[in-house]
Order: sequence, then structure tokens, then C-alpha cells
Amino acid sequence: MNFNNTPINWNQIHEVISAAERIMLTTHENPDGDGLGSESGLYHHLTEIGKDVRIINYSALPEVYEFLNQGMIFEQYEPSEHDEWLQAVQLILVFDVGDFKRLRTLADVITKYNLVTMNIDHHPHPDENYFNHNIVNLKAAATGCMVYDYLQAVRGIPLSKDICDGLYTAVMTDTGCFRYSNTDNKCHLIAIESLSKGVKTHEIYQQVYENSSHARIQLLGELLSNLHYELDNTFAWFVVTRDMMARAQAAKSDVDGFSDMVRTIKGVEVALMIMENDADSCRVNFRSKGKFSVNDIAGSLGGGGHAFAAGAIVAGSLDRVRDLAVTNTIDSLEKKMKGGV
Ligand SMILES: [Mn+2]
Repeated sequence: MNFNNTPINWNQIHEVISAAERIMLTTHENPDGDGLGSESGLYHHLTEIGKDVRIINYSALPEVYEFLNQGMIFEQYEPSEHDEWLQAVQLILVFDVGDFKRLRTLADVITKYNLVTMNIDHHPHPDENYFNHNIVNLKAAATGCMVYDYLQAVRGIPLSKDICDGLYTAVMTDTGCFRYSNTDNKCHLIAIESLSKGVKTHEIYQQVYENSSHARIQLLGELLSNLHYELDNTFAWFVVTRDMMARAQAAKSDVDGFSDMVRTIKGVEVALMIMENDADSCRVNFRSKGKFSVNDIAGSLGGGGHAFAAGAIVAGSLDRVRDLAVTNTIDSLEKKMKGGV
């Protein structure tokens, strides 16, 4: 079925999920709170109703999300450990992935064993896609809100605290703690329900936002002293090189949220991070305050995303990708400033 941003019929989706006994849950590489919270939220529901369910991700669980892992429910994909179980999986639920390729080696396994996939996501997906069932709601603030909708439609009994821990984490992280323009009534409803179930929201906040490694702060110091401003300070950009990462002994996850932080600067409408992956590939990350869309700029570099939060992986050296990304952004913003958004 294909609910690509059309009204979603959760009962129809429920039929597919109910029919499967062995279900795998997964999300994209370098997982975030939305993907992980959606997984753990639905995991607790599905185990409660007796399904044979496992969460298997390409990436290891980032340390800040350990609080979701009380029952050691998150597993990192290891062929020798998982392939036998995987071959008999009847349904794979893929959360928040944006792009099938972001499942990395798990994408290969899915193709190899011809496994049935259902994508639940709030990122745009092209019509021709890699999933058997494509459930997309671009208006959802978080994939976790879609899991909430599903459970509201089919669960029949109130959500448990374990489920709420996951859903609250998903919503909190994808709305920048209820601050971004995507924050809607449903996000707050999920928060209310979570509080009433005893979710320690302040502890989740501290785990995620007040848990910076020293490496992250050192890296932040270095990049903040090397910010570049363009277009009368409307556009700010910075680079994160492999050397900077090595000097700070930083991990990839230490970089999360830097573009959001740069966007908080007065007058800055669009922030851009260019991060060197290796000698011939970089990651670019756009954040907009809401006046100018940025997913079209990410699209011009082969990526995509939401209107005001987008990114791409771009082949090429840091110098080349930096010049290309900065030039494309300036061109696009100049056009938008002249002709409206
Ligand atoms: Mn998300």
C-alpha cells in the first residue's frame, strides 16, 4: 500500500502488522531520538501483544539514548548473529529513514532475502520507492507522532510508560524540545500523556541535551570561532574537518545539533554545516528559521529533507563541496530574497 502523504488508513496498516508474527524494527544509520524512540515505543506495544520482535539497527545505540535500553532491546546488526533470524522475518518496519540506502548493509540483506518492508516516515519519498508499504505523513512533526496515531487507532488500551518513554523522546528531539515550527497540538498531547504515565521528562531532557562530551564542546569552540557570514549575516556557515574531529577526539554524534545552534544567532535565517567525511565525501546540513526553504538547496546537491531542515551526502573533497554548497546556497537565497520564498 502507498500512503505517500495521502490520508493514512491505520486500520489497513494494522492488518499487515497483525498478520506478521516475526517483526523487525529498524531505523537509519547514525540514529536519532525520533527513530530510536519510535522503535522502542512500538517495540513495547508489539512485545506486549506477543509478537516475536527485535530492534536491529545498522549503527550502535548512541550513549545518550541508553535510557531507552533498559531491557537491552537495541541490537546492532551483525550478520553472523542476525541473518538466520532475519530470513524468517515476515515484516520489517523502517522508521524515519528518508532514504532506503541509509539502512546501509541492512538494505542489502532486505534485498537479498526479499523481505517485506513497511516504511513509516515523515520525510518526502519519491513515488517509486524501495518499500512494499510506504506510509508517509509530511505533516507529522516526528515519526513518533505517527506511531502514536497508529496506537491511538488500534491499541484499545492506554499507552504504557515504556511506550511513552519512546514516543516522548521522539517528539522532544524532532521538535528541538517543542521549539521548532513543526511543534503542534499532537506533540503536546503526547507530552501530557507521557507525564500522566510517569515519564520523567526532565531526566530525558538532561540525558539528551545536558550530556555533552568534552570533545563536543572543544569542537564547538573551534567552529564558533571560525563562522562565516554571507548575505548581510542572513546566512552563516562553518566546516568541520577531519583534523578538527581528530584534535577534539570527537565522534560523529558529537556534531549533532551544531547547525541548529548556529541558526539561533540573531539575523541568521539559514545555517549550513559542511562536514568532511573522508577524502572524497562530505556531509552538508541545512537549518532554516522558516523564511527560506532549504530542502531544494539540499536537493541541488543530491540530498533532501524537510523544508527547513535538510541535508545531503556529497561526493568530492572538502574544498570542492564547500565551494559548491556555499555558492548554491547564496544563489538560492538571493533568488528567494528577490522573488519571495
Ligand atoms: Mn524524524
